[in-house]
Amino acid sequence: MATNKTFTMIKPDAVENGHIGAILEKISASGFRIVAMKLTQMTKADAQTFYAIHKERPFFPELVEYMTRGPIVAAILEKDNAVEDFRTLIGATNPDDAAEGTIRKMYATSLGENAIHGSDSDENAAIEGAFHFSGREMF
Ligand code: 3AN
Repeated sequence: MATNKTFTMIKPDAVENGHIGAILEKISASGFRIVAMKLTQMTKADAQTFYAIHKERPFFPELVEYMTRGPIVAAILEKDNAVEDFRTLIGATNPDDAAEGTIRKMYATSLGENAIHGSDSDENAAIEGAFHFSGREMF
């Protein structure tokens, strides 16, 4: 059964480009409630752990460099069907393929720098939320 929480990060490119406010506005207007949030910066070790699933991919060093080069906003969001609905709101990984009106279509600059993260399953939402908000009961 689907749970009602997901995890997001507004990534360094979107923070650098001044889009935190607009993205949070869109998230709220789409019916998500922010239940935890912080501005933080990932260390290289954090990014390597968070993206361990991609460690054999050719873009991994670039991904770690990008995700650690400046602050991010990490947040836990609540809504019915949160994981799936949030993936719809952010759009495809590659902004060129993202639907009109999605966050990545509006704010992402490239496939590598795509503005925002959204967990892809309830299981990963729990793992990722716990990674950034240790000690917090997410579910
Ligand atoms: P999503 O963020 O849509 O779940 P993932 O998990 O496949 O996509 O990729 C995680 C992150 O890795 C992406 N948000 C993007 O920054 C980077 N990435 C994914 N695929 C590529 C690629 N082919 N080239 C460069 N960076 C990529």
